[in-house]
Amino acid sequence: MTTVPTRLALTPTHIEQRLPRLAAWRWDANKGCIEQSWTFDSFRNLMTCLAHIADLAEQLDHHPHITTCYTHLHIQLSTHDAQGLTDLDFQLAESIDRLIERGFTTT
Ligand code: H2B
Repeated sequence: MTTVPTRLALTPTHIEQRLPRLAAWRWDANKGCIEQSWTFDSFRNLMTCLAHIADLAEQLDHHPHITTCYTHLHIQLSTHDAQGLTDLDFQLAESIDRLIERGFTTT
């Protein structure tokens, strides 16, 4: 069995196959990223969630582009080293989905 390096850029076909496993992430082919937005029930909870996302990012050594404004969180994921999307982006997106589903109230 061969192993695929996790920082190998995925093809559009592989990206399309993996997208349905994520909760409402969008693929922007022009920007070469997947992205998702949430509105939290409070600023404090958003900040607590961000600390957990930082832990997930450090565990994977993979770091999201994060934008926040009050209770709004926007995350873009891409792999700079591969100049595209890799398995790591999907792993991190799935971990973020699980974290938010289990522990936070968002709309
Ligand atoms: N994060 C993201 N999003 N893309 C990368 O290519 C990347 C990263 N590379 N975090 C990592 C760090 C690399 O610079 C270190 C040396 O492993």
